[in-house]
Amino acid sequence: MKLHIKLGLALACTAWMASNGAQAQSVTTTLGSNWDFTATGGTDGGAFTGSCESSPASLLSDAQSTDGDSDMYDNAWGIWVDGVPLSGAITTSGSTASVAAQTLSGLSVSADYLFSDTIEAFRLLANFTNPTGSPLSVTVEVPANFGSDSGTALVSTSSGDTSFTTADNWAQTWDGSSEINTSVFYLPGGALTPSAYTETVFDCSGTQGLGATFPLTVPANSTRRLMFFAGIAEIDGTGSTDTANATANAQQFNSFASIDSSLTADLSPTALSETVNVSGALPAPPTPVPALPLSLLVLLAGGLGGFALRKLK
Ligand SMILES: [Ca+2]
Ligand SMILES: [Ca+2]
Ligand SMILES: [Ca+2]
Repeated sequence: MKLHIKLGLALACTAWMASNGAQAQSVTTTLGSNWDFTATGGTDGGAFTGSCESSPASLLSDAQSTDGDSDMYDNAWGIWVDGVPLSGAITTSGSTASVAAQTLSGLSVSADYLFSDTIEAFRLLANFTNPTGSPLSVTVEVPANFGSDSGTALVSTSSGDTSFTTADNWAQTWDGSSEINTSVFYLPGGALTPSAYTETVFDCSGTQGLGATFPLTVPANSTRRLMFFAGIAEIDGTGSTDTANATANAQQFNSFASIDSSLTADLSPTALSETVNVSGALPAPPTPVPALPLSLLVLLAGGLGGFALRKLK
């Protein structure tokens, strides 16, 4: 979208926030990327229809790459459940942001964002807890509208071509100048993969973006999670125009084990096992020295004592 229109929108947004006393919330990483959140990222349609407006939806409003591109998104990476966006309170702390739990279609839904201090990327963990005694099935939609607007074109997908199908777990797009987005919707081996992708999302300076739909069932009294990753610019923080480098850096999203550990090391085995669109294992903890049973220790002590006594004779 043309710069003056975007500036106008930004000024209008700033004026609206000032008049409403709303506080912009953001995370700035050690590497220097910046990530902005909004609690009013809703649309007058759905996740993939209508236009952005200031209705409730808690999500990323924008992001700025380490080298200063401040228009990576126009509202992105929110969670829609049966057509209703998650709109809980946003809390930021250090390199994390979280959206408080809210009941949607009977599920307690929340979201946790973790921003890497070593690469230009984040992990989004969407949590769905079923407090009832029966399974609950919902449709989850996850849209990302890109700042690359009408210039958006596919650079690469995980299969190596420029055709984005549900066989691809990630795709990379850019506008031919600077705004490169890497969007990861699942990891190979995950039990649940998207039923559909779309390259058309809600209109926010254009409908260009990527979105995924998941048919999610949460068993009775259980939690299931969906995990996403997204990178901006060249991911490694070196710039925002070298798509070959960006594509090389996106290869880490081909498996859980190869993803930068800044985005995976904090996960608990329980959380990982509850995540249905990812397959992976955490690094094994150090092997403890096996403890000998007390009875064996007594026997050993007795044997050594007898041996010593015989020696003394
Ligand atoms: Ca933007
Ligand atoms: Ca846009
Ligand atoms: Ca492909």
